[in-house]
Amino acid sequence: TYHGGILYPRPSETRQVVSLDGLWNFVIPQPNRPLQGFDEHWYKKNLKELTDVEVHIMPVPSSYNDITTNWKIRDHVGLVWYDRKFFVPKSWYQIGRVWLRFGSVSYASQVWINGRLVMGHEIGHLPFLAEVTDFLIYGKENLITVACDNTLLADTVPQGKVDTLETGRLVQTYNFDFFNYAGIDRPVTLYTTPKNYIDDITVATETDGDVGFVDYRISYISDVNVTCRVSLIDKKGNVVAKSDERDEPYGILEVPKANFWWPYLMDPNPGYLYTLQVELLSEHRDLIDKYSQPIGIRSIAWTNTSLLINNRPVYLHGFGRHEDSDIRGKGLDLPLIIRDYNLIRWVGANAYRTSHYPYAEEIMDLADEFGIMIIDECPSVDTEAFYDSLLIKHKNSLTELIKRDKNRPSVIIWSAANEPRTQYPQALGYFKEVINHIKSLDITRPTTIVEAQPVNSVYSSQFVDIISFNRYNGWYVNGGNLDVIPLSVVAEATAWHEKFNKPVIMQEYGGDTLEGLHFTPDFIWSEEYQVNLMSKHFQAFDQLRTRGFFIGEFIWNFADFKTAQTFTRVGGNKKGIFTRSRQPKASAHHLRKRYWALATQLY
Ligand code: BDP
Repeated sequence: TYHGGILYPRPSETRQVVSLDGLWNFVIPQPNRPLQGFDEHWYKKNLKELTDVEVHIMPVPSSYNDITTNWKIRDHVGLVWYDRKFFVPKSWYQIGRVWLRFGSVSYASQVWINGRLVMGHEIGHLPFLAEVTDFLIYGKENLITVACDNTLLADTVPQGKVDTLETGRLVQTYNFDFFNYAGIDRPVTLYTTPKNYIDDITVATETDGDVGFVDYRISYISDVNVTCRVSLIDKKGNVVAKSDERDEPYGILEVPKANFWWPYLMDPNPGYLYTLQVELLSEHRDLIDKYSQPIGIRSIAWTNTSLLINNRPVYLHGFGRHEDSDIRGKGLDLPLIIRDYNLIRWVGANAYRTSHYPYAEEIMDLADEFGIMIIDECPSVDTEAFYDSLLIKHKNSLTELIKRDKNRPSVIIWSAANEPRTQYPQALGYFKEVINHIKSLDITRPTTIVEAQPVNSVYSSQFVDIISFNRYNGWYVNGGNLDVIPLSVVAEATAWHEKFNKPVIMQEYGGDTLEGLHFTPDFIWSEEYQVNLMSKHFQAFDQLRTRGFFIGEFIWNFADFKTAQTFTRVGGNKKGIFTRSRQPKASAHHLRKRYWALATQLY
């Protein structure tokens, strides 16, 4: 296992980055030979040369499921193979180190270069890397092979189950509803660092009046004596603070009259980012390595009734989302993510939760930049049984998530899980340890667990800082009876606060809606029904806001998304306020009125 930092690959005076995205070869083993390829050493030859299996062309990054016309690929359970050839410049020979980094491969993977195993990784939606300096042939063509397995079991994060049909075919089942997309779904990069290099950067910020403080810690690998010069640079390129003459790898920068990082709509200039420029210098002050990390200066604090950014209480209004779209599944797609942020800002949302797994770093970068507050969720969803082996992986997923996102100003809450079965007594020891683990890695942000069990039966929420609950009033509960909503929501949110004496967020509410379906009076699944279901919740939220402990409302979901095939889903989950192609339903216009009105009223 790899214990170093996971800094995003950025070019600099001392670093080069080459993308391995593009069209890869893709092969699925024959149905009766689920592990085909290992014994045959497929990683030692180009998949294109295989004759006993079909070789597909597969775009990277993308989920592989919806690219072909073959349902067997869409619904495949188990191993698949990817490979491609690539060149490594001759100039990289003895340049220092070369690294290979995957933004994510879902779910588990092994990676070979030129037939030699480089690394393995388990758990989707998280980056991993390895040094590959000695695996490459410089100035020549190289081969990279990835074996990827999407199987979810009792001890994977998230959990799932594999059954065998009468025909012998394997089927994957899981408790969560979103489609189990798989493959190399985020960018693949090759990049260089010098031999002695900056390995990781950890930043925490504070504010006092209009002064900002940046507490930094640099970890580096070096076999010679080095110092770390750290400079903080504003948007205009001015150095506003720098490390003292000792240039130690840790310290506190003081920024008078700082431009704080503010959430969207709370300030005319939200999401202000500085650049923390880190330089590794030799004893003779020669530049060895350089890395520039965007950072935002802001403080987070919380009490038993509120969450404060830069000492101002915030009210979170947004949604749960998914990485999901037509054809590419969970594959990173720049036009899509920019469209999404345009819609997020159009609708006046200031926050969302990365339900139900970490989102791509490129997506998170935009949240930092636009001032969108993020509840950052690890990939644990719908856990129904708690094993020690699962706990280890669940904690690993948090270690990797926090290592990846610790420096992001947008991340304001860590979410340890969505809707685990916390009514079981085993949840007590389990979540105590999960939350302690988060606290051991980051004490600057509050924690939450998104609960679906009734308030009096959970064995988990006593450990968290902020209470989160999901409830589908007017849908799974009292479907067709919208009039009950205000009472139920007010009563439940109040009960959560009274029981745990902590701030409360409603993380999910909503109802499926087929765009274009109209009924008056409203009727379940119609656009009118979704709009009225929302209005009833808004009534509840407005009452709750006067009580002082209610700090957020998140509609489920930002957009329609694909699910597993089942008779309750018509082409997927339709609780989006936007369609899957990112056009507004009536509900989006309705939500927009509320969110903008809230913003005007609050800030
Ligand atoms: C909630 C889950 C969410 C689902 C939603 C639904 O947290 O992932 O999509 O139900 O069924 O319980 O729409």
